[in-house]
Amino acid sequence: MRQRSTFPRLLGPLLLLAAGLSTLGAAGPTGTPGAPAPGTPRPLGAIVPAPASVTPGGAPYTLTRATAVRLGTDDPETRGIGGYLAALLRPSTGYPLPVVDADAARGGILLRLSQRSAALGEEGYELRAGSGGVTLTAHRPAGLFRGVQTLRQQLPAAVEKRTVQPGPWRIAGGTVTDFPRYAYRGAMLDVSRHFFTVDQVKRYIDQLALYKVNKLHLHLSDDQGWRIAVDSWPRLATYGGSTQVGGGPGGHYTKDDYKEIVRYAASRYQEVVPEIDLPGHTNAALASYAELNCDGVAPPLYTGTNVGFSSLCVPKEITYAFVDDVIRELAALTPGRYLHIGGDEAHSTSHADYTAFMDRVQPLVARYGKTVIGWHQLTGARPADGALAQYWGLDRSSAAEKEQVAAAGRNGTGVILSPADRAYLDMKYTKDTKLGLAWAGYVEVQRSYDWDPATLLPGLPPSAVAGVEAPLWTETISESAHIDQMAFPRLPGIAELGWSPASTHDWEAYRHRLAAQGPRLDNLGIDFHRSPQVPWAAE
Ligand code: TNX
Repeated sequence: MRQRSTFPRLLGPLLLLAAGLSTLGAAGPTGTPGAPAPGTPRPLGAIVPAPASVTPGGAPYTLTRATAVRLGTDDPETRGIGGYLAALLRPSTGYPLPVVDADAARGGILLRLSQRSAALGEEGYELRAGSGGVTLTAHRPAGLFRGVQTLRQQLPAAVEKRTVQPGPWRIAGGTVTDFPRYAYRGAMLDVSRHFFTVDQVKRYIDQLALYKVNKLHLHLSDDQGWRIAVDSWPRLATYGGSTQVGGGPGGHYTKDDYKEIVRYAASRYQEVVPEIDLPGHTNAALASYAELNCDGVAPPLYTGTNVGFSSLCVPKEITYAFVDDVIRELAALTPGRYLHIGGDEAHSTSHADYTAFMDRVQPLVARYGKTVIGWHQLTGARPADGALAQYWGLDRSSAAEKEQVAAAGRNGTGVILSPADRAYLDMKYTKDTKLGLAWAGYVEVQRSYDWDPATLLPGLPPSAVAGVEAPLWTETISESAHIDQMAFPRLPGIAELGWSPASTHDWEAYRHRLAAQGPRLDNLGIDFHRSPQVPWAAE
């Protein structure tokens, strides 16, 4: 048996490569070459994102009709995670999978919190599988939830089906010890260019959960639509939210809708990061309230896809009363730490006005208890203490623009990396992709995955990298099926960059692990882009 000390740097990629290759077609003990033996469990660690440390060994665990989900703690969050796990597994296994106190049963799947596991951090976990059962140990409930996603991916893809399947339901023996590389691992959905219902957002949250994403950034306002109710400025939502790109009916979230999204995201251990894009990208607000315009005249609603033509009126005092009200109400609805104030493409705002605006608005975010996130143009003003800047430049962006962001990073501004020519999920894969835009170039799966957040920006200290985020802008995206096509399979790659240690980064190994996700995505009803760069598996 291969033994590994704690978190070795070099063995990881080797084992993962081996794991990836064996899913591809090494013969199982009794199988024909090219196909694993029936019932052979997926090699431990052959999942996305790659775990930090994998020690395969010992007999697999087989779920049976007698398997229980056992709780080693009376913490209610752990009980909720046990319920979530059982609900995931019941439809396809057909097993009852009762959720019980640890001492009410033996073996099965044990979820436990351990004070002694502080080294695993907020989201780390250990999974031990052997013939007698599976034990998931974490320091915090979020770690158990992430571990449940690992357990899920170790089971055959058929586990994702919603009707009873034959099994067998085996999990390879051994130990996974795992924790994230970065604390910020996000996905953004633009609900402004096209509106998406609460149920559509929940569907995306569930998809993100499978890949251990922990931030859901909602782009709630833009020129084409204002999507969140604000009691003190009601026309923002009722009028400003009444259309979208192409002229459809648009829509907005009531405060209860938004709270439901926040609650659902929290149940998947995702923090909602709401964005109100300021001072540009504000036509919907300017159309709703004439007094917000410098000339006092409200423009018409906008249903096109141009950017950079709108700006709040920086010299007018009412602008700050407006922003104060919006930030106060949104902060009160948001339990998360962050409030994103946009700040991109303010092409209709002078540099002096932009800086003056950000100097006044960032303290409002702090006043209501939140930390500022802004698109990286914020680094051209004076980012507040503790602010994060979200970089969306390209390889071909100027050295000066990159240096501005790197310098902010050296001065203490954290950076979220969303390079548009790699992490933008709205970019076409190739010239033949029907949906999406191409201003940042075509982004196939390898390009999207094959970069290192620690070295992308020259001169940015690796310690300034807060994490990564994959934004999905929706000028051309109006249905869940479109989200599926554009996010999959690129989103899992960005999620892996955020989670997995750099030592596991390897395109060859990754594309095989990703290939094994194909049947799982199929079974989840996700019609993903069948990239020719990935040797998609049939299971
Ligand atoms: C740039 S990225 C934008 C968005 C567009 C997107 C389309 C950023 C901060 N601004 O307004 O929707 O490109 O890809």
